[in-house]
Amino acid sequence: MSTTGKVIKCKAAVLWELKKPFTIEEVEVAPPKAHEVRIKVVASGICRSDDHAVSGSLAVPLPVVLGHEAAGIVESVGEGVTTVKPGDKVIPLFVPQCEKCTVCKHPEGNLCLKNDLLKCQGTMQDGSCRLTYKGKTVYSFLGISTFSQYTVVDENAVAKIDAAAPLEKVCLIGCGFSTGYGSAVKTAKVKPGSTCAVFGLGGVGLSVIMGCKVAGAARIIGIDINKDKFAKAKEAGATECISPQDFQKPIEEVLKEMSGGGVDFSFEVIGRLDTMMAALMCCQESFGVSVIVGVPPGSETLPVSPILLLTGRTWKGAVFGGFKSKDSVPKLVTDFMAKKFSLDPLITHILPFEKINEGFELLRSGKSIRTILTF
Ligand code: PAD
Ligand code: ZN
Ligand code: ZN
Repeated sequence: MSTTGKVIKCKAAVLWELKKPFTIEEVEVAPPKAHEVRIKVVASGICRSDDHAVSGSLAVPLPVVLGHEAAGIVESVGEGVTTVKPGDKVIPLFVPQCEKCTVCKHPEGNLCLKNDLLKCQGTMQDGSCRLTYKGKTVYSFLGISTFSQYTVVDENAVAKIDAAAPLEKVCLIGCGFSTGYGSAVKTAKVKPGSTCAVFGLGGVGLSVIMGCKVAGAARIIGIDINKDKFAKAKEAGATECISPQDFQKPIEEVLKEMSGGGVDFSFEVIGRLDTMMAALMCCQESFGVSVIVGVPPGSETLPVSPILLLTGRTWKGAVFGGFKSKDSVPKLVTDFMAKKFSLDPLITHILPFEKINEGFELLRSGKSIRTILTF
């Protein structure tokens, strides 16, 4: 029996309170309105940004259904939708691409003004919500809420992908992989023969390493306080790995010595202010480029000496690796299918969706890189 046009009742992981476990609830998912798409979620990765929302360092309205790194199949579409149809394999986009705003029209911009990342209002682009629990509003996360068997997204926040793509792997192209890889190849524009330093060897950091490798970096130095991450980092392409806890002097000094004066490119992929400073300071003072990838706690700021930049360093950052989402995601999936990169080093655990709390514990305890929840 077709579900088109009807409310779907299904399971979703609801976060009712900060710092509490998710509970699996039966929610109602409204049909898509005009220019919206309802998706059957097949797989969703757990990213640290989801955990930032659980901890409160990324402020979101509650109750909420989190999740933003997924792949699924279109169940039905609202009026006027032309770019996807029921049955298409798709990846929801936590940064939309409306094609109409000043950012979308700019050749380099990617943080479409329709995004909900900066305001975190927890709604669809029209300001309302499609998920309810016993009739009461459940907020959306970044417009896509993928920890649910079904979700509704705006048409500009979903990309059609290759029908042969394995959804339980390419879901990582929805956030972690693309963010890291793009930070290296697109935001930093890593050069062949260069030396790179990557702070934080989680799923996003490993993807930065893969990008540095593809760009031809000669040395890729991984930095993490958890040495259990070193083996995977080397599998991804790191040439050496170090822990700041093994040195008496500040890690930026260690990296300057290792690189003969400063690295060409550095990446902060943790989300801490102290490591953002260390990453900036370890890059060469005249031509080094440092990229912020980690999401810092919303309310905190850094005092920075302008001299660090006056000498010629470049300090930048990007969301989703600087990629224009709707244009780039299908191409990245095509590249994955052509074996231009592997997602296997990133996937350490696969769990049924109901075990979502176990998946978050694996992330918090440092035991996982990416856990993929299957629906
Ligand atoms: P993760 O938690 O899997 O990895 C972070 C790594 O940092 C872990 O291996 C930690 O051991 C390590 N670490 C923690 N503290 C330190 C320290 N003081 N010194 C050195 N290493 C340390 O996270 P992830 O890879 O999923 O995400 C990394 C960050 O990127 C996180 O802040 C997340 O919110 C952010 C992110 N940003 C975007 C974006 O669009 N910019 C997208 C996705 C994720
Ligand atoms: Zn993410
Ligand atoms: Zn736009």
